[in-house]
Amino acid sequence: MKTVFISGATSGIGEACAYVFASNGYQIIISGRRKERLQKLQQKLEQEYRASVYSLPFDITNNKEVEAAITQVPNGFKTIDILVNNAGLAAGVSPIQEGLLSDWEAMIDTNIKGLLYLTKALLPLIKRGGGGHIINIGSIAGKMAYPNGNVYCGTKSAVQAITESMRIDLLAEKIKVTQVAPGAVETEFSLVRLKGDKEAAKNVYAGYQPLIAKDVADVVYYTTTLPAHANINDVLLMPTAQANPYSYFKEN
Ligand code: NDP
Ligand code: 8X3
Repeated sequence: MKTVFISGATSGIGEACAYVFASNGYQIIISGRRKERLQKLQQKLEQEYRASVYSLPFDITNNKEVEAAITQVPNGFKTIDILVNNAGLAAGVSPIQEGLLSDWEAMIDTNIKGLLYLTKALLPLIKRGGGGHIINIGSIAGKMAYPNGNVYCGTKSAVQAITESMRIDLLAEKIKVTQVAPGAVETEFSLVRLKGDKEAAKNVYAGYQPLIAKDVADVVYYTTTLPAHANINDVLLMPTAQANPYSYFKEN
């Protein structure tokens, strides 16, 4: 049985990935900080898909926690076929001259350092010689910077660069590396970015149809279905109504 490790599975894209992989017969390690959400998700996946699931709560920004968590992975889950590096966040939408250091640090620590900590800790468990695959969730923000996106855009540009270089480094190990970079997806992303302001978060998606988490999860899963000799390096997945960070077609 194949095993997938998904970071940030307590919500949004990561949670949707857990459903898609479970429905395709994978056993799954789900992670995130919110333990109760992981437990609920585990129960649902076990009931709905009879999936074999292991919940691993930890904070990806703390390398000691990451390393300690990975040592707890039980024997039956210790060969990882697929790692989905999805955990991430945006904090704030301020121009650079008004940005908060604490927001910048949260984004850099999660989106860049957290992805690196987890990748480093898991690489010894990821399958070599064919079948191993790392999928990093980037963003349109990493390809095209936009006003007030500054540090978030920077972290996602870093994800893109790290993905490209990682792919070269892992060629000899026959580990595939893919970036999936979405545009606007309606998840808890804007609620987190806007510090719990539900109304403002809803407005981010007003007047057009954003992507839903399952759209992204289906593409992530598709990238894992190609034959051994073929790899999707990079996917830019946008809502039809959003051409780029500046151009939307809004109905009202
Ligand atoms: P959500 O806020 O719905 O989910 C984010 C996930 O990341 C949660 O499961 C959260 O878990 C986890 N996470 C955040 N911080 C940490 C941490 N310190 N340690 C462990 N896990 C953490 O947002 P999305 O699903 O939208 O975001 C998923 C990824 O997709 C992110 O990398 C985001 O940048 C990217 N993305 C999102 C887009 C969008 O428009 N929504 C578009 C392009 C990319 P918990 O809080 O329980 O720790
Ligand atoms: C999230 C998409 O456009 O809000 O990565 O930056 S965007």
